[in-house]
Amino acid sequence: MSDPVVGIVMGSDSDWPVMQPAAEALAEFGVAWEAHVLSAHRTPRRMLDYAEAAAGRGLRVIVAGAGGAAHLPGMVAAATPLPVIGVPRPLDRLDGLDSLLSIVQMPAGVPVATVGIGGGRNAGLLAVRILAAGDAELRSRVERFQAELADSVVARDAALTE
Ligand code: RP5
Repeated sequence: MSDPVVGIVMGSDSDWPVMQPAAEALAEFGVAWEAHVLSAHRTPRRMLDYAEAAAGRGLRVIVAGAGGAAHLPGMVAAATPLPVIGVPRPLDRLDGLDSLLSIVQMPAGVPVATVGIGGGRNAGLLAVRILAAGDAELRSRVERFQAELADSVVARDAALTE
């Protein structure tokens, strides 16, 4: 197994069902990943240590998910030069709108590329595209994936009138 290039981090292990689709998307493209629980509120030093060391350890993209007062993606982005993709987790109260707003509205200078509420799969796919920008082989896999996605829509369309 090669060294991970994408770090998947989350505020709690209870976030894993939302984050696991990111890991699955990365695995589909053969991108090595690691996953860790880091909480901006419960383990702030561990979060900073991870974010500060990430680039030096060879990570290229971080996918960060949290719910409620979801400060993890923004705080990680503040402490690393790597691109950070934020995943708002829907919780029972407020349906994830609080998570979304906590992640998306970053101050100028500290970007977080925020996907939709519960958008773990898209976060994984976006990480693949970021890596593919500098990797022709991976880019052709993304193009193949896009063609298959289009074909599946056309096939379902045809099935409607069969
Ligand atoms: C957030 O609080 C976590 O990211 C999680 O989404 C939420 C609830 O965490 P647990 O109470 O389930 O550990 O910080």
